[in-house]
Amino acid sequence: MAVRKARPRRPLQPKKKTSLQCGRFTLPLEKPLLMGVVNVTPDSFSDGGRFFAAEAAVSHARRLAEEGAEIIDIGGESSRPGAAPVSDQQELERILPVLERIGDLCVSVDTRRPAVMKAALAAGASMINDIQALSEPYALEAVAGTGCAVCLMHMKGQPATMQHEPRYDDVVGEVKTFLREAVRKARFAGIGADRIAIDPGFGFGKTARHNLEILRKLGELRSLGAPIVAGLSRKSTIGHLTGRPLDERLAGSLAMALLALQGGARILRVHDVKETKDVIAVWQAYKNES
Ligand code: 7PJ
Repeated sequence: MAVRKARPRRPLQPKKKTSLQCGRFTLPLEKPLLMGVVNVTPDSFSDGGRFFAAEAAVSHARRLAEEGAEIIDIGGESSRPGAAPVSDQQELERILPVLERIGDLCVSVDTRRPAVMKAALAAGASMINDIQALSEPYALEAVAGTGCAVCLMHMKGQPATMQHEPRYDDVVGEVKTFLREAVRKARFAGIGADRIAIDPGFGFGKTARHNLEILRKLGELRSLGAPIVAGLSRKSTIGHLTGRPLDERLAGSLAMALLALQGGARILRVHDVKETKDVIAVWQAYKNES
């Protein structure tokens, strides 16, 4: 009978400390992070334009930061199907007045446009959150030479039509291949590994079934070596599962947040920061990491 040899013992190594470099902010990744959503669009997906006024957006951002959001994500272009397209100029007119007044916070700008990225970074943004993973010409160049973090997200198709019968042979495989390639391109452009986060893009060219499959197998993205961002807050999959309208999806969103954490998400993009903070506290205790 074959006897298995004992493996040579390795000296105990301290757990590798990882962090996300967001401009002048170094965000430790030992504990999950919260990215609080502040929409600055008149027709945004879930705030219905309530925060269009810069004043309101600024106070909303401040409140989310006080509630525990480490990152504030501001967006000036709605990705809702059918939303009116905006020009670079309009997008900047929406976000710059907000950005200028919350420069002390770690601000992420949700944009696909290189010109907006450049202006936002010059105005103090610390992260670029791009739903099309820096695929626009000159997007990589716009961010590479800066110290900002990037969130590379998977989307199938374009916002206007992406929810029209999206199909995949293997949704998780396809998302993973896309993100691996996006990370490779970003690294090749000179973006350090400690500046890159990835996001499967829940709801972006995906049905509720696709989203649930990704959620179930989220851990498969871990091997890409970048922290995983999950944006499930108030999304239509929750509406589909619970029958609830946008303003009644808090409980569903919190359930999704917990599942995302359990699947390996390290950054949660949410509208309800205070409540999601409690989910993280419970999960941390369960994982015995707190
Ligand atoms: C996401 C996003 C997301 C990232 C939006 C909404 C729709 N950025 N921007 N991930 N969703 N990284 O807020 O529900 O899931 S816009």
